[in-house]
Amino acid sequence: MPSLSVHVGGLDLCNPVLLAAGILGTTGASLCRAAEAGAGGVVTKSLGSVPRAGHPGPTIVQVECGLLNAMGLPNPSYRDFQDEIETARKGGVPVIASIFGSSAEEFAQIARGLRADAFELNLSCPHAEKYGSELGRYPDLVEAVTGAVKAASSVPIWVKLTPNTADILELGLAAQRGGADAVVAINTLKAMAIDIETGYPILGNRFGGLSGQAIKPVAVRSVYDLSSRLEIPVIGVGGITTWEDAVEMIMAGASCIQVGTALMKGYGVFEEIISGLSRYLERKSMTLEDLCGMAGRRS
Ligand code: RRO
Repeated sequence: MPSLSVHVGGLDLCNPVLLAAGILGTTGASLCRAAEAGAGGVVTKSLGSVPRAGHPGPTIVQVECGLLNAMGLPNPSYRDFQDEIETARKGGVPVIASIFGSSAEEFAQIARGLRADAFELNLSCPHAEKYGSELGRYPDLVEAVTGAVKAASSVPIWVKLTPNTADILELGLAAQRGGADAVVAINTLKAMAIDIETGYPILGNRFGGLSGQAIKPVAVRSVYDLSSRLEIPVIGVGGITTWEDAVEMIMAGASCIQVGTALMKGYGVFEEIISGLSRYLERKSMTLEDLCGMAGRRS
């Protein structure tokens, strides 16, 4: 069987299929379960400096080919999450803490106070005032936040980018200038659903972020654009549901991938993607390295 182990963004991973932020990342037990189901690494739900209840409900609605959410960054604060990270570590794979703040200093404060194997900076949540893409759509702020966390911490720093911008490459280049070890593309697409009987927007927050199969082509294009120009690795996320999706994302230039919304099918999705990817590499007599960025080498 071909080796699936890979070194990405400062971490050694036993395979390139990770649990994405936000899905099943609210407890150490669920993170550990994802690791036991085969994930090569797990990312927590985003953590801030103070507890947040999140947006009023409904916070999630199923739409065509995906999910629309406006959870609103609910979390107990990083101060109350260290024990969950220690539990997650029992899964034996790297635990990446997703963190958010409203300023470079707030991000840095969390990075100084929390122990994890890496940090993923959430500069891309599309529906939280003062957070996420409200900072992350400005290249100078992306660079400043990345630089501040890099200076505050000794573990790898990944930066999760927003697709809600005219030019995601500008944001990736800014993260690279700030010293990021990898970029993660993409977070959810800003979107909305309306109940036609009442005329009300369905989500309590009115609009939210679209994830799932509907956004995969946007993610593939974003990863392709970023990996063509960046020197740091690109981690692909957005609508990956099958092993074929994983192959496509790696061909676009992703060094590893994350799975989120597809977990609605259950934890078995990790094993399905990993075994399908492995069989594909064997059939094609290729390595992961051969596959990575293949589409960019075809002219
Ligand atoms: O919590 C959320 O509402 C949320 C976050 Br932090 C994010 O990064 N992306 C998203 O779609 N929802």
